[in-house]
Amino acid sequence: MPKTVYVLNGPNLNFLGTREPQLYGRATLADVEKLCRAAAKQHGLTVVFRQSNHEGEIVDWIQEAHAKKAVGLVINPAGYTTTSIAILDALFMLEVPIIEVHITNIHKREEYRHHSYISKAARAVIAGCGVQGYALAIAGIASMIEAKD
Ligand code: DHK
Repeated sequence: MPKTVYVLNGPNLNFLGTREPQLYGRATLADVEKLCRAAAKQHGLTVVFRQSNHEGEIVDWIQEAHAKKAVGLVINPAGYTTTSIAILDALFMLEVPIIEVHITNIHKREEYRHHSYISKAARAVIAGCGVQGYALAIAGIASMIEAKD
């Protein structure tokens, strides 16, 4: 059975493509999903790809990733990056590599975007590579798994 990586997206990312395109670009969330599936395929992985505007639902999906024995998790927590201890606590449960992705370079933006709770649980953080950051994250997860095997 192919190994599964969960790719979770936080609030407002359902509007990718039309939301502040000068910052987030023109690619839609459906484009990002395709990108992730293609990147995963190259590494013999499959992807569960989801987006939610609700913190608890994201927590549920992290718990699901744990229950389903996902081999890694990529998360763009979006607006929950700077607020969610609940998402952080759920991520702490996972014993597999986690990579945090931000489409924009959050450190170049407003001060209130700089601090991430999620980074405490992440093995790596990718910020500012646009949506390609998701493909880089999947490649990163693949190499972390290979290094462990
Ligand atoms: C996306 C968001 O929705 C913001 O809340 C973050 C992040 C940045 C991104 O760059 O992907 O501050």
